[in-house]
Amino acid sequence: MRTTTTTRIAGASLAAAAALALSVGPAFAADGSVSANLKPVAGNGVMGSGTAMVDVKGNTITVTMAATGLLPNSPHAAHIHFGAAARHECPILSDDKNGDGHINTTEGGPAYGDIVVSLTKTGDTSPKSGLAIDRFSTAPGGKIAYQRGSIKVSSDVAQAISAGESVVVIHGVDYNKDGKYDGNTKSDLMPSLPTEATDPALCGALRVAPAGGMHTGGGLPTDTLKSGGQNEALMLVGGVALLAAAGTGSFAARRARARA
Ligand SMILES: [Cu+2]
Repeated sequence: MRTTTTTRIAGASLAAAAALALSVGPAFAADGSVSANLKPVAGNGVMGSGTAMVDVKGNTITVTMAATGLLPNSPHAAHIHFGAAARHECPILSDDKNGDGHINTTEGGPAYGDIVVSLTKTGDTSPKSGLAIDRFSTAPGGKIAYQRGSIKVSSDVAQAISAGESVVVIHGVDYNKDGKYDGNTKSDLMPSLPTEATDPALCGALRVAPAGGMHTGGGLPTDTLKSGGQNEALMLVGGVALLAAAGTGSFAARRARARA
């Protein structure tokens, strides 16, 4: 009896190990789940946060996204970005090539690549709908709660997303804090719009590890977002960043000292 049980457990572990080996190899089947913690884009002054999750099944994806702290009642283009030659990350201040202190969408390209999926509420989701302003959320109260399934993508894109190489970007900022998209600087994507309408606001790399899996800080709980605890959410984001900066080891040591 005991032998049988042991064998069965060993068999199951082997199967699990094999499945794991398959799921982490980017060159294999595209099915999988990835998630991101959305954070303010460097230099663009958005005090917001959010989460995004993408399930990949074959060439179809389901996207779930929540965000707070955006300019309320204004259309926010949102996309999944990917570029084979991109860094698969969110832009940093050194990506500000024109030196104006802000990251526009083009300047973010080397970090996150091109638009591969437009996260519209209805209709087409291809890159062609990248600026279909009337089909994106307008963030009532500064919040976006988004879910859409049955989004078709190419197998290349499905594979890139599953491999943790894509990035979610929500666009639309308000540099001068006057409650609307305006200003003299034209959008790099569409010159008829001010740059505020298209500059990236929140960004998060879609990784294979779950959003809550930043073991030290626990990530952003979705109920914090739902309850509208923006300050709490910001504190959590700050805490996670702090931990990342400090390193887990030294944090643990400091905590141990504090306790003693
Ligand atoms: Cu985008």
